[in-house]
Amino acid sequence: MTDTSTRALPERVDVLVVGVGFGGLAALHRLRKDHPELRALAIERAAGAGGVWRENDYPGAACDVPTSLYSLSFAPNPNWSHTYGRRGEIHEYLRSVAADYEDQIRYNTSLTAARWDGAAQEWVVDTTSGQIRTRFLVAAPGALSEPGVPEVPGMEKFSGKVFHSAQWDHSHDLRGRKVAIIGTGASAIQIVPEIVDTVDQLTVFQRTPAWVVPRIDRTISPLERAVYRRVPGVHRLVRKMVWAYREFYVAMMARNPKLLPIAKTVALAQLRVQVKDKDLRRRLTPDYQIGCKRMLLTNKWFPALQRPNVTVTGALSRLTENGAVDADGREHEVDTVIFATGFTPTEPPIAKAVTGRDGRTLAETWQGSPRAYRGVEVHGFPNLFFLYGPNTNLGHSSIVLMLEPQAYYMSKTIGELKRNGRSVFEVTQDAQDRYNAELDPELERTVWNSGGCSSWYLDSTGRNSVMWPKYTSDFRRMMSTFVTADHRFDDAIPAT
Ligand code: N01
Repeated sequence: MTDTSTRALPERVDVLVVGVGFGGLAALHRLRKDHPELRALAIERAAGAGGVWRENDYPGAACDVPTSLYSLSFAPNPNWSHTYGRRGEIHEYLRSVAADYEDQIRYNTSLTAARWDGAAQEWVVDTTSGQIRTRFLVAAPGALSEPGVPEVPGMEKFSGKVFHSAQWDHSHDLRGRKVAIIGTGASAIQIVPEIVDTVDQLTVFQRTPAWVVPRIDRTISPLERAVYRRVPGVHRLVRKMVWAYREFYVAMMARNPKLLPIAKTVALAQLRVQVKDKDLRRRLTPDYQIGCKRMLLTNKWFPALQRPNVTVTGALSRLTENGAVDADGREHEVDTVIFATGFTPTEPPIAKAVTGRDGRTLAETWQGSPRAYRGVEVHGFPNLFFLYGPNTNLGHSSIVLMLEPQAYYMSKTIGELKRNGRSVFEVTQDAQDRYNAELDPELERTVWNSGGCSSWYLDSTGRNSVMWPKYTSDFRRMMSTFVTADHRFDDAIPAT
């Protein structure tokens, strides 16, 4: 298997996929299965496959979605080591899936610009490896692929090391260091317990406490794995059972905030049992509704925060030459600052690079508040499929369950065009507006919107442009159909 293909790009393909994580691989699979006659190619900015699971190799990185739901349906993995997968094995799994598509992937190739050529009815895509033309563009850049580092006053004065959790600097030895970790989200709660015994001092800058529930994880025994491999149907049955549990229990909580007290009771019980100091417990108790931000699964966070070399303090206000100052103005001596401050899903860089038929980029069209039709199509952008686009993220289950229907929909749409002798499609503004008008009230009644917190689900206008507010089965059903009346085709689409 080669991970660093540098073969030249062809001049033209039928479908160009951008990004080789779960989404890009799902797209390549569908295209090969349903449209073997089409020339499909994927470009990937990194030297290998894996998306977020390649990038996020911080200490302790693991998944908080059960492994039984964390593989592509066409490449089941009966060999997971635990009920929650470790980063390394998820990355390895994705690399093994990508190995089947190596001849269709060009690594070390970033999209720098893409514009719709109305006359030629194709996309002209500039990449770091040259230009390529394509009829269909499938953007699968991932929603959590761009690290978000806040602008902190004094950053330029700081003399120590600074990096983001998704760009871990393994050459920087943490032994004996005085480390500041900024943020208390899903990344931070995994990093802190892993590094606490290595570093000299650890200062945790907490702006908002997180709701934390126990992580019930266990090793999957060799015998169990052998059963999954050899007894037909067992693996599929377990996957269905876990899916049903996540679907009907957790999604019910997001859609019916009245059920959230059950989760809150569990979270508060864990906090009471694990944190005896009343003042610390008070500071670690959130004041917003549980579920409003992503609930965090760990048994190790609170014990790690109580180690003698750990200080939990307020938000970071500024950096000095040798320190980090908290919201109360107290300076903590540090030589390493790790930003576990999340990503920029509502402002994906690719949106600035893709220009539609009216000369505006996706970012200019969205103006900080991304909207799409079914998450994947955008008016003004013919023959574009945006995987993991607006309102397709989940709070309760596996993103793979959302990405595969999107890849299916892409393939089905291309099939519809083929069957009807058409080459270009575009969703109408009216259909896109209707779709979002139906989605918004659904979003309004979820805990993500009404729970009294701010989170990365809400864009700069306050709209929740990230989450899918219904069940995954609703999404799958919707993506199994193509509504002709919601689209315009070929000559009915203005050139500009
Ligand atoms: O990022 P986050 P993450 N000053 O955005 C704080 C997935 N994921 O990388 O809450 C000070 O959740 C911010 O504070 P606040 C998963 O979907 C999955 O941890 O905004 N602090 C928050 O505490 C997850 O949801 C896994 O007040 C600032 C933290 O930084 C998503 O990735 C593991 C700040 C950011 O939390 C992102 O998780 C890891 C500022 N200016 C990630 N800006 C698993 O599967 C932000 N913060 C286990």
